[in-house]
Amino acid sequence: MTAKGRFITVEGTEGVGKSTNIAFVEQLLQQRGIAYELTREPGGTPLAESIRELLLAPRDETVDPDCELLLVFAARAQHLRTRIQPALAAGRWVLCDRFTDATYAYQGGGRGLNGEHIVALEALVQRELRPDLTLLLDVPVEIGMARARGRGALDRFEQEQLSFFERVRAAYLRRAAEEPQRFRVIDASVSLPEVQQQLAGALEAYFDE
Ligand code: Z5A
Repeated sequence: MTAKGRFITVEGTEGVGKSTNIAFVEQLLQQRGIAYELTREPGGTPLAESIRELLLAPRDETVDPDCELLLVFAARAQHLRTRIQPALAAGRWVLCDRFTDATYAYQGGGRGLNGEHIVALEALVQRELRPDLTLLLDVPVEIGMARARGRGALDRFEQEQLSFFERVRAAYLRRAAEEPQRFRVIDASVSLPEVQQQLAGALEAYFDE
């Protein structure tokens, strides 16, 4: 029987350097000869990517937080059933740029939605499935925002205020403190080589578990 693949997620607030560091994590997986799929949330399938566009587009209409929450989980259901679960079942690892911890952080922490509603949707959509390892890139919000603002047009989330991202960061750190077995918190405020040294240390230890 094929061993089930492992599910690794990468999280963090705006400008933490997720895209830059995910490319580095891919190199580590490749060096170990691990077969993996890289994907992201919201998104990862054609339908889920369409939902992502709906979620990120700036618009004049105020987006109801429950509408946002349900769209996030609608995309996740499609992504899980048609992409993540088949890959894991076939023995491939899945490296996912954001997952449900982002919902707890952005919709729970940032928007202030009731965490019990997120727990209920997580149970409905994911059943028992949870990430095996979560790399949380952590950076003070001012530093992250300064990095991200250098990139050009801002999406609907990036237009939020500093206080929103402070709540998002606090929610991520709370989750990491609650689940130290699953989370590795990486100090992403330091230089890129130093961030990657921490990532390599965390992942090499995890590969050998
Ligand atoms: N969202 C949600 O609300 N609920 C959910 O459940 C999920 C998502 C799953 C899209 O995510 C939005 O979806 C997200 C939350 C919401 N909104 N926000 N904000 P996304 O992941 O696509 O968006 P993102 O946060 O903008 O991710 P990103 O593109 O990966 O950006 P990044 O983390 O800022 O990474 P970067 O582009 O690699 O780095 C930013 C810049 O910093 C870049 O110029 C780098 O060269 C530089 N950088 C990186 N590291 C360093 C270091 N160490 N030193 C100096 N400079 C650095």
